[in-house]
Amino acid sequence: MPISPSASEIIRGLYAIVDTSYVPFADIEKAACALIRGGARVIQLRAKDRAAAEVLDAAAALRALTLKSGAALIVNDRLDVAILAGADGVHLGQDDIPLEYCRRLLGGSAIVGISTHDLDEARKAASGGADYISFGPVFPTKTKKDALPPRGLERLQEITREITLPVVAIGGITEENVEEVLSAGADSVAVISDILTARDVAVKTASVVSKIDKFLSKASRSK
Ligand code: TZP
Ligand code: MG
Repeated sequence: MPISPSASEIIRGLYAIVDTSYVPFADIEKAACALIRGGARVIQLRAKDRAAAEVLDAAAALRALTLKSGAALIVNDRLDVAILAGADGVHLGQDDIPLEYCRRLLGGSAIVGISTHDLDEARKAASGGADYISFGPVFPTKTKKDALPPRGLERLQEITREITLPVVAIGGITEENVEEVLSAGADSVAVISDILTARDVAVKTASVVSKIDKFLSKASRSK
């Protein structure tokens, strides 16, 4: 029987997000293809402005694509869509369906990530059985309209020192600052606008992925 990779093997490196605030709905598949071509191994679908039926259609298309390429598919916010599309997991905010209920529907093998903004939320997500957490916004961001004030690298480091789950840093992360973020102990980084507004998304992804992977492989060699 094939051994499925653990969440800590999957949630590592670039955590790519197809966000419909940058990608026209009709181009979701094309954007995901470019991210995958550039080396992304995790794709999150983030479609805040769309009705359930449309998000489900997009998730189904991305499921086919990610299965072909071996990338993982995570659906933001919508547990129902994640289940119906057969995604690898779901990413939930603090006000979404609580983790324990989510597990009842998804089962133990699906990946569940929780957005956190401070150490208390991170501890609660870890003790509640999350597979990974995101933490942010690390830096100022224009992508999330209701984002809290930036948390900064020190608070990120506080989280990564204590929390043993994979930590995805998010918010204002770019090719330029990604190494600082990894130096603060993040296992994975979510980069939305810096990648999706690039002239060539695949080329940009490849250069971000190469920077991240170089850093992480050097860090794991020196452990
Ligand atoms: N959660 C915290 S910040 C953020 C989300 C979804 C948006 C990050 O986007 P960008 O463009 O990489 O700053
Ligand atoms: Mg959310």
